[in-house]
Amino acid sequence: MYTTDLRSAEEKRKAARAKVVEDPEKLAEFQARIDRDEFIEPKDWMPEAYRRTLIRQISQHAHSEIVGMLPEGNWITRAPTFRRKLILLAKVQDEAGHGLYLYSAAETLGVARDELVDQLHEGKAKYSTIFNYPTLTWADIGAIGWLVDGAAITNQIPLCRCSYGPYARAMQRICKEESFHQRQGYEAMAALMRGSKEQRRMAQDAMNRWWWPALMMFGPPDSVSIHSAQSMKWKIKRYSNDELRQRFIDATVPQAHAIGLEVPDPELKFNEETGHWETGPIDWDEFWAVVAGDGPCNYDRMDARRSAHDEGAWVREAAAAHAAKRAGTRAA
Ligand code: FAQ
Repeated sequence: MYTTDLRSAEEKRKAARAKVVEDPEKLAEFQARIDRDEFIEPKDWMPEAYRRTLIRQISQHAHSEIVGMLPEGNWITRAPTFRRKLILLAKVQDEAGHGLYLYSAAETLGVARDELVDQLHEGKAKYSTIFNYPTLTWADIGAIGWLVDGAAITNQIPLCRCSYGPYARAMQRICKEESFHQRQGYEAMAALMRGSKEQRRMAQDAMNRWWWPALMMFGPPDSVSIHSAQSMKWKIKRYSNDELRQRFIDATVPQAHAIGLEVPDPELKFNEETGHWETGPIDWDEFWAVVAGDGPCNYDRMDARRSAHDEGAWVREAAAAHAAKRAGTRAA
């Protein structure tokens, strides 16, 4: 049902490995279009490496949205009030929608959605490290909305101006929803901070556990980021990982202080000269360990995704049968 590219997986892998020699004139014209801030659309000529970079980034992003439903989904049945439950249900549903827009955007590049999903389930595709951390208390739901969605928006607003039209348009809609998510998360944290001593302790504990992983969401430092330079030349990325991480830190530290939360960083200080907050060192060993599959919840997340996919097989089969029947009716 989802297949747009009818080549076998092996044929596609061979094609991906093949070194593509491209016409220098076409390459120059393509870069000139990017430099003029024109959108590249699915039927336009594009360098193979540009197409592959987009498939990699958009599919990782789609997987993150889908796997990202799991830590929050864990609290739907235990939300403290009916209002909080409604909000959380709507938010988790929004994340599913974001995953679907993004898989659709990736499909416009000639890759099949089921191939991308298989890559995730076979452990060959990455998704954001942040979703490999557990949600231990209700305050984690506030912290995810505020910090994780806050980091996601900081990273994604520039993607609304990314050079690939379908990705940019998907991001515009996603960012509107993410900004609602961020506000409800901050409001939930603020409510806990106005509550009992135990609620304040719970909020601070969530802040302590989510702060550093949220900073890691922006990816490795610029000195190590392998894709940034080319992706910025192609205007897929508009800012570097460190630039966006700093933007998030500068916006978020005052928000924490405003509701009485401490940032769990003894080295945090405001630099009067630069006007930026400076943090202590990020534990990049932890980041790479989680990327490599060794985070607290990597195994559980993949296990949950695979089971959900297997249990949903009958829905996909029924939808395919329905689509085939409709196509048959139309042809007759
Ligand atoms: N986790 O050279 P770079 C959300 C990998 S959505 C895991 O810097 P790039 C919504 C990277 O893939 C969150 N892996 O790479 C939500 C690469 O490996 P590769 C997701 C990471 O692409 C909220 C290698 O390291 N957002 O939160 C991570 O130029 C709440 C070298 O890195 C997006 O995907 C990481 N954090 O920059 C849902 C946004 N960082 O592919 C539910 C779009 C890096 O060579 C609840 N993506 N790696 O094997 C991007 O902006 C970029 O892809 C970056 C990475 C900035 C993530």
